[in-house]
Parts: sequence; C-alpha cells; structure tokens
Amino acid sequence: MTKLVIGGAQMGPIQRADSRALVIDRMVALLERAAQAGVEMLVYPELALTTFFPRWYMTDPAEIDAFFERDMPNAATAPLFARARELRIAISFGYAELTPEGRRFNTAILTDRDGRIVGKYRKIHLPGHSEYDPERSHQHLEKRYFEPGDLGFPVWRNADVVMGMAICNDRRWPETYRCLGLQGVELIMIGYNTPSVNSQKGAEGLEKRLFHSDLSLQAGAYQNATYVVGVAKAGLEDGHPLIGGSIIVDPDGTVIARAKTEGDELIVAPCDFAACAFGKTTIFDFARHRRPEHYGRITAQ
Ligand code: CDT
Repeated sequence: MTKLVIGGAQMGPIQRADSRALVIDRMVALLERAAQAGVEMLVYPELALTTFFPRWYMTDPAEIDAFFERDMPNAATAPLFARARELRIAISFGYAELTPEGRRFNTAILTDRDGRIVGKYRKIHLPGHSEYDPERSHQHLEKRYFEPGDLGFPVWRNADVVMGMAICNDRRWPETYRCLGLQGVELIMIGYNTPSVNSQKGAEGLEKRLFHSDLSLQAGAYQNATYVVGVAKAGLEDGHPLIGGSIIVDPDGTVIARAKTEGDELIVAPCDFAACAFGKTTIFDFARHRRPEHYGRITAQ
C-alpha cells in the first residue's frame, strides 16, 4: 500500500491588478517550500491564477476573457509545470477554462509527478447567481461566467493512489464525495474561495463559515474512508475577505494538518493510504451495506 506526503498550498489574496507572472512566482515559491518538506502531491486553490473574479459584475467580453485560460499549460503557467517536473511533485490547481468552442468552466487539473496533465475536473455545483443582485452585500456570479461541469466526477490512479477532485461549493454536497467514493477514491483534492461573510445573511461570519467548511470536508472523508485536502485562497482580496482554514483530513475524519494564517502557507501530512482500507471494508463497505433501491429520490429530476 502506498504512502505519499501530501501538501496543501494555501494562497493569500490575489488582487485584480496582479499579473499571472506574479501569481506563478508565488506558486513556485510554495512548490519550493513543499519540496523542502518532502511533499510528493501538492494541492493549490480554486481559480488559483487570478482574483476571485465572479465577485465582479462584468458585461464587456474582453474584460471577462482576460480571466480565462485558453490552453493549459500556457506561456504563463509553463514555469510552474517545469519546476514541478524537476522536483517530481504532482500538482493540482484551479483556473477559469475557455474551450476552443467558446465554453467556459471553473476547472481543476491534476498532473503526475512528471508534470503531465493526467486529470481534469469541471465544477458541477456552481453557487450564486447570474445577474447583478442589489440585495446582496457582495456578488457571487459564478452562474454568469461558467456553465456546470460536463465531466462528472472521475477518478485517476496517480502515483499509485486513486485520486479525485472537486471544487469549492462541491465540498458541501455529499453526492460529490459519494460519486468519488463509489470508485474507490483514496484522496480528494478540493480548492476553494469562500467569502468570510454570507452575502444574504449578515450575521453569518468567519467562525461559522470555517465550521461549515471543516464539517463538510471531515464528513466527506469519514463517510467515504478517504483522505481529503481542502485548500483556500484566503485573506482580503480586492477589499473582500475570504476564509483560510485549509486542512488535510484522514479517512477517520480527523484533521491532521491545518493552516494558521490567511496568507501563502504550506500544510503537510504524510499519508498512508492503507488507512483507507478499514472504513472501505467495514462500516462503509458500499457493496454490502448501501441500499440504492431506496435512493431513487437523489437522482430523480
Ligand atoms: N467558490 C465557491 O464555490 N464559493 C462558495 C460560496 C458560496 S456563497 C454563494 C462556497 O461554497 O464556499
């Protein structure tokens, strides 16, 4: 059974004016720190290359397009891929994807330890709204800028571990973890950008937001006997606060590494994937204990 040192590369805020080159420098600096710590698989946040632009209501196509990547890798991200290959660290990170057909997705990719892209996931649970909403304290326009992912919830065997990805709001949905769990997932990587306040419920602040993030990630890990890594983009971005709270959770649901800051910060945990077997062969042995004949409502439209 495989052992792998897993890292979470929490990122502090990225301001709207920050260039891709500046961001990639920060991502490479985190990669170098990860190498020093012996990390073999490093997870970066959702939309890691830019500010969380869905907070801005935009109508100018050129302004919107500037936040999207047409190719991956591309000229801006090539140094990150090259350094990851040299250091033999597999990576995953999120970005806004514009396809040759003009489709737009909130996407994450996964590389192997040779810097080759081996997996792609497109966010399925898009939160927020599509038109400007004056009732909200801030906008969350993911439904405006992205369409729901069309790739389902695949898994990949990478570095001899069964890996899956999800993105931010996906972490609040048990269906995400179960779709991956049913394929024997052992490591789920989830980047996020979560505002520190609820735009529709003023009293819900940082403490509860961190609690709900932990609750979701820990429950998903335990109920599917898998490691889960949740990685934030955090801090005051364009005047809007985002939670930190990046964690690595073991298959028991226990937090084994936690970020302390809201800045660029590495969290690390040596993970023994043999630990997934206990839950998968006992209380969460899906083949023996699930009752899908009673779950029809979950998939009914
Ligand atoms: N990026 C993202 O999915 N953020 C959401 C905010 C929900 S409030 C509209 C999250 O679930 O953290």
